[in-house]
Amino acid sequence: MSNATEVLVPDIGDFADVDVIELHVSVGNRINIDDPIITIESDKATMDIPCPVSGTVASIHIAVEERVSEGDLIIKVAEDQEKDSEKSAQQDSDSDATSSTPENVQVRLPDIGDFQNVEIIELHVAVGSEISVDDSIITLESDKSTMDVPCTVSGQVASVLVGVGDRVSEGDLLIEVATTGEVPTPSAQLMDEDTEPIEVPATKTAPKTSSRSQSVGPVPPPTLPPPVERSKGAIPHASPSVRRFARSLGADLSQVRGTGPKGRITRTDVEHHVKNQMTSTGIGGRGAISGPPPISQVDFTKFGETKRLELSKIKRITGDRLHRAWLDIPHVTHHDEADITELENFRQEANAESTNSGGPKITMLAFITKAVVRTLDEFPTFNASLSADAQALILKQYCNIGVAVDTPNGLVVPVIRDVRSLSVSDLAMVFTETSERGRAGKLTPTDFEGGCFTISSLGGIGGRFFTPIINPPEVAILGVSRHHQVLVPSDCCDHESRLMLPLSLSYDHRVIDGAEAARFVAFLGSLLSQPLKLLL
Ligand code: CAO
Repeated sequence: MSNATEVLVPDIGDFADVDVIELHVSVGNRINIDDPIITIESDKATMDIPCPVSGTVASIHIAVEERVSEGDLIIKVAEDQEKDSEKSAQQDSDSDATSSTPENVQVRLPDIGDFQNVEIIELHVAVGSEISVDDSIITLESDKSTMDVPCTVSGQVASVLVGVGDRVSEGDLLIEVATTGEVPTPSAQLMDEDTEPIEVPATKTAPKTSSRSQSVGPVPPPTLPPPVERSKGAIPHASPSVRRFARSLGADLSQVRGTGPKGRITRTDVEHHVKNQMTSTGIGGRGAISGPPPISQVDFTKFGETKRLELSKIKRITGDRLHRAWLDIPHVTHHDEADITELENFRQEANAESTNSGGPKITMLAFITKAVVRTLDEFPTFNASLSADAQALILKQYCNIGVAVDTPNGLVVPVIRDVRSLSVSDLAMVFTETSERGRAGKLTPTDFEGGCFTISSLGGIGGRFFTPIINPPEVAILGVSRHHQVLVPSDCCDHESRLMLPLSLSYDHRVIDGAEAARFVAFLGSLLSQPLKLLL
């Protein structure tokens, strides 16, 4: 590799200080003459800046949201003339030997089971690289596993249509491979009457599941992008490369909702649009479901100065998951209070004894968990998940409890396994250890697996009642708020003070009826009010 060529912003007319709104390259990417490097946007127009040379991107000198003017350095490209000429000589000789002309084969995401919108965490190919059957193209990460997606053809990568951080579903176009006609899965390429390739997944090969890591968070939901309203007749706002992409898919940009800055239509918007079109018209598709009504984007800078704070990865993953749960599960929250006067007295005594002898702090949460486990055993439909076809309940014979932990990076819900076998002091110890690991960011993916029911305690912080969101595929979650004293009529004196614990049970109304929920919470409350019952 030689000659790092500096690529500068060319003469862009009268414009100076123009916003960079898209960056199309990464260091290490192959780039060809005329490939777009960046998209810039002025008040009047959006334009792609094409690359004047071919080679490998050696360095990038600007970022999205920066402003550029003519002459600014954009990227440096290591021109790879020798290698290119060797490669083309090799290709020539290959082509002579086989007498076949290279053709571009589209490689799409195969069937990956129940997952949709799965995040790409690694990209293993670049334009120009050689690829063989079974070589890994990308690594995907769901809540259950990471998986490598293998290539189904051999050849040279002609284009890469996805990037790290993109979310993909079955059928999404990943790469195009220039093959020499040797496509090992011919059934994957159908021909129409004009012998044009019809776009179908090149393979149905199942992805390889790797045991090397599992994700902390859930599979994020297929949320619809918040659209920007366009006045009637207004020209859709999109960069030339996005326009080209939309044209190649036959998408009508005037029908696409733009989620980029100032309502600009991004490539992802076009993909979402096409996907929605396909699923809304197909038999057995989601019919007319088009998601919630759009929320217009607001340019807050009109009202004053703003600062942008990126969400942590945990917040983004958890946010997606909560959003999906909120939209997909018909939630009802049942509120009640339990008289924990005796339990709290007992807890304080037990705690004093334990801590004096060097034992763990005996927390209210440990007692609540013990009581919840007894209650789940009494009401097994709360320790269950809906079957995939939503026609049956999968009743779990084990009992693992998730506990919501507030960490500096956001909410996490580690799962404590086989809670039935743990005593109150074991639970207290495990909660302390787990929440400490959570706050230190040391929980591993397996710490989040296998939950049956979740408890979210805001008792140490404050509040009276709240509406926790169910943690799917679970069917219920218990919210615990801060206990408080109430005066109640008494036999011995006028009134006596009792300590009341607010309980909020959110449940999936497809699985649990209101009466069952009321019985569940009443039973739990009776255990907490008469802690000796916990021994039975
Ligand atoms: N009412 C009043 N006080 C309570 C209480 C309750 N229900 N529960 C606990 N407390 C008090 C304890 O007595 C303790 O006080 P001292 O420090 O004086 O002893 C203090 O609160 C801390 O309690 P704890 O050490 O027992 O911790 P915890 O069991 O309350 O909480 C944990 C552990 C991990 C649940 C908590 O740290 C946490 O992260 N909670 C937030 C969960 C959350 O964010 N949920 C929201 C999800 S929905 O968005």
